[in-house]
Amino acid sequence: MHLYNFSQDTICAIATAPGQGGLAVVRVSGPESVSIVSQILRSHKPLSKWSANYSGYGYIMDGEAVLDDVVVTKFVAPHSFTAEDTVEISCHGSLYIQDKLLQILIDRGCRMAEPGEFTKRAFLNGRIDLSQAEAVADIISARSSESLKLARQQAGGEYSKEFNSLADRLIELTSLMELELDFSEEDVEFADRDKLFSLCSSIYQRLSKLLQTYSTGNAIKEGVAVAIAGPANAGKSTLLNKLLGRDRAIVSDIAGTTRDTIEDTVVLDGILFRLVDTAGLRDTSDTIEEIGIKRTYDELKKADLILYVVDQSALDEAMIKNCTPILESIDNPMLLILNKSDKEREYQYSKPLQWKEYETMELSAKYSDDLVDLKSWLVAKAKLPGNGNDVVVSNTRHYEALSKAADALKRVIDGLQMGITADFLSPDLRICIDHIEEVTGRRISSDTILHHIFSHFCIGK
Ligand SMILES: Nc1nc2c(ncn2[C@@H]2O[C@H](COP(=O)(O)OP(=O)(O)O)[C@@H](O)[C@H]2O)c(=O)[nH]1
Ligand SMILES: [Mg+2]
Repeated sequence: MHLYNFSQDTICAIATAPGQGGLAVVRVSGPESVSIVSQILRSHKPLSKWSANYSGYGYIMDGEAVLDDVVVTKFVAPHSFTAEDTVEISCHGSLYIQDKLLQILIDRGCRMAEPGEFTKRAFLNGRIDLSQAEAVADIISARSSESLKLARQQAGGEYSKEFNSLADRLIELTSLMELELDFSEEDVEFADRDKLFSLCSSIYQRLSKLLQTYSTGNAIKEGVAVAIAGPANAGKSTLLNKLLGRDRAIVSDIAGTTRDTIEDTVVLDGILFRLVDTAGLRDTSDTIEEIGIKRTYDELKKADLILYVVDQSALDEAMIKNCTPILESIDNPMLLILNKSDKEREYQYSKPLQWKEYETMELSAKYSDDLVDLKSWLVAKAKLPGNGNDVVVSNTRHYEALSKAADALKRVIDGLQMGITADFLSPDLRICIDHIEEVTGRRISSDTILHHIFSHFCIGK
């Protein structure tokens, strides 16, 4: 529960990363921000006389003593991030100065901002919608050009426009249906059922398409999980190190060297990959290795992409027999890597390799310079189809809301097909609309949901 008066409070926080730095930025937002800062700022003229968007030099005073020389920027409502009067103070990044400045501001009447409160205000003041507010957090946490692209797409208007227009079409539909309801006594059918059906179907198809973008969208945002699995000594750790461009995992010819999963990230062609090197899959009596192998199976289930590595030079009937059930159990996109292509095959198996149905690639993890083909495979699998400007869902909350919307709309479509009357269909249409509107926040009034969303933000944003 918030006990303070949201719109009248003036809030402050450090907007830069915690810790000591060259500079730190303290943000102040709310109706009293100019008057509070002007009490402690000594500058060429009073802050209240500065024009909007003006940055100027000055001294922050701690009583009669100068605390720091700073650059202050003044924003005037509604032309600021929060749509309120805002002052940003750029000071030296000493921990003492940062703390002291906050303390002085609080003494003069500011309140410490909650995590995400600046962005929350931008939303509550109607400057951005909820999906745009969430995009702000995604922009801050972006670690690759592709994830930044997704976040920027969501921050721009196109993303919200898509969902608002879907909701608007459904609202129109519902009013047609409800009109039919109002006049049902008079036996008039206002909404042409075929037309309703085709409208609902086309919106349903659009929702399904958007839902399909989620797995790739989310993987790009969080990092595409790539599990490197296969028998012991196949060269998995060598491959991990080569892809990372540094020696992360221990490589040895002793089977069972990697007993736990090792994870690290690499950016290829603007996409962040989370590579997971796993314990080799083999029968073992070593308890720790056994736990490692259990983890390998878990990773195989979780991974977006799987690189299954075998040492082609050591492939024999027994190894093929061991690997086959594991390969068959894998559902996720997989590349079978025939490693150690530099080595002669030791065993000439009688039958042709029975793994014809798998995509395979022969390579030498140890001697290849750059693994160009493998990197291209990873990038191609992780890329989104389309021209890059299509709306992509990467936010789990949006995905869940849209799934529920699609379920409700499916019930409407089924109902229309079965000839069910409008009074039974319109509640599901309403449910569908509500869920779509959750995405952009047109229909979120609950403070709990908002609090949950913004509590994941960092302080000062
Ligand atoms: N000749 C050759 N040896 C390799 C290659 N890749 C890995 N090895 C060797 O195979 C052994 C096992 O490698 P490692 O990466 O630890 O395998 P893991 O158990 O699958 O992680 C090490 O001695 C590596 O140097 C390769 O492409 N060619
Ligand atoms: Mg290993």
